[in-house]
Amino acid sequence: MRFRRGDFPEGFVFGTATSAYQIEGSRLGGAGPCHWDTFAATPGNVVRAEDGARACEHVHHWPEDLDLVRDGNFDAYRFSVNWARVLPEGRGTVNAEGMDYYDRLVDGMLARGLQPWLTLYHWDMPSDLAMRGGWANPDVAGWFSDYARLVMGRLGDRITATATINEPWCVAWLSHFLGIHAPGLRDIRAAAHAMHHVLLAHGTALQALRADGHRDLGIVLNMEVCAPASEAPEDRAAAATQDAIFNRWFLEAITQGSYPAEALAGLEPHLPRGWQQDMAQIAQPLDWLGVNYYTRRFHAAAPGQPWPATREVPGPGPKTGSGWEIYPEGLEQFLLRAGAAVGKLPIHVTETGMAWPDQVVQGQVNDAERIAFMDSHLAAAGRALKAGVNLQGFFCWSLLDNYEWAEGYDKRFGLVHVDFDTLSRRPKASYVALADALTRSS
Ligand code: PNW
Repeated sequence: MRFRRGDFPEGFVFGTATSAYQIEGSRLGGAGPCHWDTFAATPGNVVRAEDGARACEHVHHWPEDLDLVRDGNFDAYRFSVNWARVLPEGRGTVNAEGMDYYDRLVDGMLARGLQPWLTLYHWDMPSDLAMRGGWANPDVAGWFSDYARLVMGRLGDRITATATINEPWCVAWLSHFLGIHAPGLRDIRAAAHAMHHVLLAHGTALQALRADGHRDLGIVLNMEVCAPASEAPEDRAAAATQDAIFNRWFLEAITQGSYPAEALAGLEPHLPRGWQQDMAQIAQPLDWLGVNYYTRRFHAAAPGQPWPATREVPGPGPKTGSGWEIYPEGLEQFLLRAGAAVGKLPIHVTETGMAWPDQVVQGQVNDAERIAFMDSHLAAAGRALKAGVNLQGFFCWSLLDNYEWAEGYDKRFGLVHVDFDTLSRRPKASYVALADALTRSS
């Protein structure tokens, strides 16, 4: 690849990322069930009704997986804790085996010279709490905050940076309005409540963690370019509405304590009563912001449909294996936009990557497309850095092929190929190319 570590400033953090439910094996090690286990079991929700019960069996393979992160010459490993693994009922009784496992995992990173980057919520809502309404229930802010304090009380002394929530848009909108992720609702009221409570949970936990003495606290937002399908005013308005729901809702809430008018136009009647009083709590000072970036989507007006009355139309560019348009310029745009919103605060690209139907041919996976993708997105990040954005890290999604949520195991995002029958790991060409590019010249 063209990229070299030396293209970026000394001290810039290069990492790779995973999440608990996608790799660990949700039924191993005494974890409680989470809403993905039940969502996946209902036919029609997930390709072939696959779930994360076994996944990559990372709970058994973690030493080998951390060796891969180290041998790839990465500085950092972004991982998440499964809420239901430490608290099988979401609150109350602690699963000591689960806590001990994360304790060893973090020590394993330190022993290999890797910075542990923790995400507290990457989508594994414990089933008992999901049955009480999950993100639609206002009590979720307290449940999440208690869980966050428990995990950080045990691990916090060794964590480099902590994110409260991964991708609140997915947690709230994709899951409660579009119905694509667990709990699979298509309900504007539940969606509006989740859109608010996920941010309230973030702010409440952040405040509690800071009071406990923890630092380097942030959140990870996914940002997606929302482009108009044409220059017609109604299509431009459709794109603006989607941008308000997808990007501005979260960024403006955490940085300004307000929601954008274009989204309130549809959501305000459905928000919990008294939501305005929570906005100060939501806009807690952050120590850093994570940006996940994958694609650009085009939106057109859909007259006669209920709000937001938009529909998606395909973009012109080349697509990944999940049909997402490859558009590296969007990463640069969002880093500039995030930089303008957070000022001097450090920003990290906490995920980017692509799915590809990788195949093992004569013992090798030649994923040239992924090498080109990483090159173009690293270059986009480099341009944002040159433009003055305080960008300090870049994490590739993902270390391993894993459970790609509603897409099951078909969509391979890994730098390392996983054979889901034998669970053997095989570094792809992209892993080798990155390891080479990240070598420290002494
Ligand atoms: C992100 N969408 O998820 C997540 O953080 C990862 O867990 C995931 O594996 C990765 O991106 C690749 O998909 C998303 O449908 C999943 O718009 C779906 C969507 C967006 C983000």
